[in-house]
Amino acid sequence: MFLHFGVNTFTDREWGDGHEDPAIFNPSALDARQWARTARAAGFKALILTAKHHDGFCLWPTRTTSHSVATSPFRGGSGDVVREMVGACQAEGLKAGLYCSPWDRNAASYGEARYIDFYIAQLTELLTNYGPIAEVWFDGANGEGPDGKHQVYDWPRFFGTVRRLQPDAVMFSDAGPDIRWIGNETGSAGETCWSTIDPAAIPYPGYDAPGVGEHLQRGDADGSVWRPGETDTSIRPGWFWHPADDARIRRGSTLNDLYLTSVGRNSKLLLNVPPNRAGLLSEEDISALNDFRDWRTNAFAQDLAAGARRSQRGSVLTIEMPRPVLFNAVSMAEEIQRGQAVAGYAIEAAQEASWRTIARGTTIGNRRIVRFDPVTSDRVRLTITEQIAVPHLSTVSLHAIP
Ligand code: FUL
Repeated sequence: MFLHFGVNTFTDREWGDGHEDPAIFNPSALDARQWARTARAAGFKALILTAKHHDGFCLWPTRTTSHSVATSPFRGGSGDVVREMVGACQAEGLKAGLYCSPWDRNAASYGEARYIDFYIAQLTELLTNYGPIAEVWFDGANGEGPDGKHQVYDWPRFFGTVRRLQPDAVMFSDAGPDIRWIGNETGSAGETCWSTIDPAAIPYPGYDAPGVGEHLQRGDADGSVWRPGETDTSIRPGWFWHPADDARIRRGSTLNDLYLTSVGRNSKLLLNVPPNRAGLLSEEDISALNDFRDWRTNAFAQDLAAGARRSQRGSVLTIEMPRPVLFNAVSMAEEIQRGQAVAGYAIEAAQEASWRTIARGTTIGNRRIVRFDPVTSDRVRLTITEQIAVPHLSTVSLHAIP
């Protein structure tokens, strides 16, 4: 779960300009345990908090600038949202991740070489004072600073700092180095989605050229680096909480479909659920998340082919069930620690005396969920029609998705 929270929450903006008065940051009932409890109950595994967004306001009492919680009324100026968030994750058994925007519209040094040291100092505080951080999220946005100044980022130094201080953390950006952006913010991984990519196609975060988004969506079967996709999108129209958006939350099938187009297409889902001005997740979002969890449980907790007889001959897996079942989806997974090998598959169901093709696709990877019109059958056949290496499937299960 992604949490966009900061001065924008109080100004009703998406991008603060850096001139916000820290006095406006005053969540009345902030409870990071509520974020973490909600996330865990809804099946999330980690929280990623915007420790600093483009406006430069720091949610932790940094020594690098006074533009932070330390000069705000929050907890009388002695608050630390990062510490509360990390503590809540530990208490609820979740991993903690941090977003710290390189683009900073407040820092006086932005646009000068010394800004790099300033940013490194911020990363260093975040990565040394809060225990293990599981993911560091780098935003490629590289806009103007005060007086329209432009900053050249030192990505090798940023990445190197994270590696040195938190060697187990994975780094996200459109150019990795560990996890890649999926190329859009609407929640859609490619129908074809490789975990490998050609690093030369996206040389640095924020790189923009025709076709980059599609490349990130699909990955590259011939790619030389392992850089699985992460689909970041918001449950609300914006990334930050806005009063007018309470009635415009993604819920029901709109939210459920997101699972199929992200997790179901070999990607991780990073769903943004922004805390409100109280410093809490809103009831509307919580109820949408709980419905989302119930739908996933109903859809996937049970494999309708659990007791079936499975036999494999070459690239064909046949599943024979004791009696016909009604299903509308197949979930498949490769043993991902051995890599990704499947480049084409076909699924058939026995109908009377013959086989009928019910789905065809390309990649599987860590998870592939295929949905189709409901079928009733007692025999299903999966054929790997194309592969780039020897495939090892760990799961093939049948489901009736509500
Ligand atoms: C973008 C930012 O500009 C948005 O405000 C948001 O943080 C999104 C996740 O990344 O680049």
